[in-house]
Amino acid sequence: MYKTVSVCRACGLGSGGPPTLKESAAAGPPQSSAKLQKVFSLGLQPLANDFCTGQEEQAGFAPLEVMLCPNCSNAQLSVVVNPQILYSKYRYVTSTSQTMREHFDRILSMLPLASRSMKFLEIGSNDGLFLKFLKDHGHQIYGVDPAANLCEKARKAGLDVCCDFWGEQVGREVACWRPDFIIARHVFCHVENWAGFIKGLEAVAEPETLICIEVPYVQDLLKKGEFDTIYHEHTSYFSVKAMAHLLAASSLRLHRIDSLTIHGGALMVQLRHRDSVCPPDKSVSATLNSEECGAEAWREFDFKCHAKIGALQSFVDQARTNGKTVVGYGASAKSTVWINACRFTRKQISFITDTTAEKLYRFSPGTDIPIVDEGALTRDLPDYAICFAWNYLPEILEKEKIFLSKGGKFIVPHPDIKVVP
Ligand code: JHZ
Repeated sequence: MYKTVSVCRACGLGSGGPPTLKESAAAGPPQSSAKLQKVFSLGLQPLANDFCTGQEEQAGFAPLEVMLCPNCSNAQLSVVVNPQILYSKYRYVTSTSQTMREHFDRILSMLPLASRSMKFLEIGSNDGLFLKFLKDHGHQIYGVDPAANLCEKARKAGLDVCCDFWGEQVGREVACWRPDFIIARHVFCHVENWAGFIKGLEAVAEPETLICIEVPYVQDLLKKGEFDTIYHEHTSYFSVKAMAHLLAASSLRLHRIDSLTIHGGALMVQLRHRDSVCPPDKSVSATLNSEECGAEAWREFDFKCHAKIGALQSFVDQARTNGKTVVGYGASAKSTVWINACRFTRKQISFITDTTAEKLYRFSPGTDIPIVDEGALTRDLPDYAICFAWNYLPEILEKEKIFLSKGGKFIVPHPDIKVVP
């Protein structure tokens, strides 16, 4: 089901021989005796999106441990779960929320669009929500995604997609389409073979192709203690330092970096071909110089997150002892991490509400907690709902006015656990 990874996928440290990738002059070559260091662990955990019915068998458990590269500060998991198991039937569907619509508008506003219809290639197009948004804005689109069920959905919506994992071969196949923009939203953190991913981009990128990689940022993870975004799908925790190492051996370079608020804090990392006439933006060096994602930052994070896990366990235990009811709101991947880290079962959390048809009437991975429709919140009127979709909190508070007006409260897990209102 999974394999152990001991080589840094950004700089090659741990490969035992000469590094396969060229190192940047700044950090120097990896020491052949140096090893990746364990900086965070939640022990054995289920797969975050393995929502099964009572009849289906779960895929199993795998260690959830973050390893830090002392050479380039890349953080990656100690294991990689077979991607076929993770993605061939994928239950995460891009949210159609207001937050996401606003985010799509922001992405478009960041791009140097010409007046003509532009060509977009989206890597990890999921069910095609972003492709549809682009098409509705008059652009030409093509998507690539490994999940057969989601490609089928996209095709039914009239979108042109190819069902595959992105890499060098697919890159060669789609190169003749010559996109102006390549967009990969929250995909790079899922990729095991970084070198192959970059080779795929190189196969398509012409001197003025703009590549936009939206990726959760390790700095947000560390600062806000968002440990629930650590799960097997996320093979790495992105830093610009690690990306600079990876790109050193390629024909691509960092071009511009913008911060995004989506999913708890992310970056939009723009890449260009080294032959591009556009000079790199000063945001690249500014971000590189301000990054603090070494061993000390991970030590503080580890301490803070285990304290948060203990705090939520105590809060829920106390509430249950006082006869209060507690449910979950949003069967996000993050909910799986929290629930299993806290060892919650149906005794503590009666159910989790969710709007995604693909998750309904299944169980939260690793537990007996059922996923039910969002109407259950106002039907059952529990005392507390733990907001596991905390990244959408403002719109959830707006939407759940009835629950709140009847005395219901949300427990919000980040940056520190708090009860709202
Ligand atoms: P949401 C996913 O993480 C998985 P998740 C993935 N690995 C990834 O990288 C990130 O996204 C980017 C529901 N919901 O979007 C919908 C409500 O029920 O935070 C979702 O199931 N009511 C690809 O799974 C879940 O909550 C609502 O009002 O952590 C939110 O999941 C809203 C707004 C959402 O991603």
